[in-house]
Amino acid sequence: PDLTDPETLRERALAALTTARDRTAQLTSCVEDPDLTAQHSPLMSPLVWDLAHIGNQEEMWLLREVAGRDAMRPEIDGLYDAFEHPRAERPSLPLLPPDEARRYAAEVRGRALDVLEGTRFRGTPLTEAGFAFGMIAQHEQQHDETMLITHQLRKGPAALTAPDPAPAPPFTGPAEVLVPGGPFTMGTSAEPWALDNERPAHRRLVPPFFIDTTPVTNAAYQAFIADGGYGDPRWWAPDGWTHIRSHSIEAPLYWRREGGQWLRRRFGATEVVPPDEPVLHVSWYEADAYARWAGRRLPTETEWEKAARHDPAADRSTRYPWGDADPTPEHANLGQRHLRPAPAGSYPAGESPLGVRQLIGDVWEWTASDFLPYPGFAAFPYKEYSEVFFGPEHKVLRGGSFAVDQVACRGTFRNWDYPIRRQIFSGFRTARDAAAETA
Ligand code: AVJ
Ligand code: FE
Repeated sequence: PDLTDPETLRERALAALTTARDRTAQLTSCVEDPDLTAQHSPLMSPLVWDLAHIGNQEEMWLLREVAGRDAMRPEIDGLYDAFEHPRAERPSLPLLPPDEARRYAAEVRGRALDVLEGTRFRGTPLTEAGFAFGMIAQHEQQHDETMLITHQLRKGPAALTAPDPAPAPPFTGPAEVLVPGGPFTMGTSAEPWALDNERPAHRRLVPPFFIDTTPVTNAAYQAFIADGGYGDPRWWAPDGWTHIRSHSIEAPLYWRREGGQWLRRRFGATEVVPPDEPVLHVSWYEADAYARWAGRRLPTETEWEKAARHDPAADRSTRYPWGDADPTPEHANLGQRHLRPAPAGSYPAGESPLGVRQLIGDVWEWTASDFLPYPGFAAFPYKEYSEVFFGPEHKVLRGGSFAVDQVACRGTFRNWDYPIRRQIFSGFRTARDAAAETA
């Protein structure tokens, strides 16, 4: 696509905003109002908070910052400021009731589309290539993933359904792939809607390493459990060991042992844990412990991105493992088309030049790395998106899950969370040094 052409940009922005709003509508109309205002977990906001927060962010950035309009409802800004009120507090706030929240978000959207109609896509950093519109579509899609997490936490029968991914024959390729050592370009200065923490592009030297061809499966993870992995402090980072002992954690979130097998609750239904699916709902500590038990380690964020983006033949970094083309349903499991990851080894069309699969979509992948700024980082357009979260308390996740839309997922996209977190759609793959063998 020609991203210098204003009509192309307008179409892409409109499509991204519309896709996000359709999903938001589904996530907030499949349950009755009491389910929207209830808090299903102290870890999450009531769904109706996400709904009005989506509208409020759109109003702040597209109507006030881009178009210079006055606040529509200045009295509600504080309610929807994520930094003013922690999630556990949000149900006790005088939030807009569901109908009013819907009306507010719809009114903002109507005005935002007028702004989009009139923009020239240049002149200010916010409007350059439609950045603010892309940022707001990504923001809404991130909250659509958050709302899906809330749906998974919610008790009661399933409110959402989707077809399962196509069954796949057992993956028979190599278990790991050698990524040769050498420099590659990490991050981006070119992707127009990349967020501040993905910038700028910079060269990094990476020693050779092996990385798993697919994410770690439930079957592999069950072997760790069966081997007493949760009871052996040798495998655990000290803080992780303390955490699992004090919270009696003995399996991934939503798993339960019954009649000699592992069952899992998934969106209101219970099923036998499928052996060939990537493991889901594990913390960084669990991923790290599994890797140590397996005689391996988590990949660093740099290694992950090199595996996902470096094209050795052309010695250049691509937008996605399969090249520069936007994702299609043949490439990756994205966008809540399915409400679960696809079997390990799926999506051959989405593999990297070296044959690594499912780097994009399916499950967020924990990396070994702390969430830190790249050299030359500049907060844009606000410090509270990334900058205030940099530091050793957050670990980086890469690649996106089945719950992420493509607008908020690419080879450079960075997510982060606390190492104890597991209600997110998190899994992992492992790696190991190759230096000894190739030296
Ligand atoms: C990038 C997923 C960690 O949900 O906390 C949403 C995204 N930032 N609204 C989050 C975000 C502001 C953020 N994560
Ligand atoms: Fe937000």
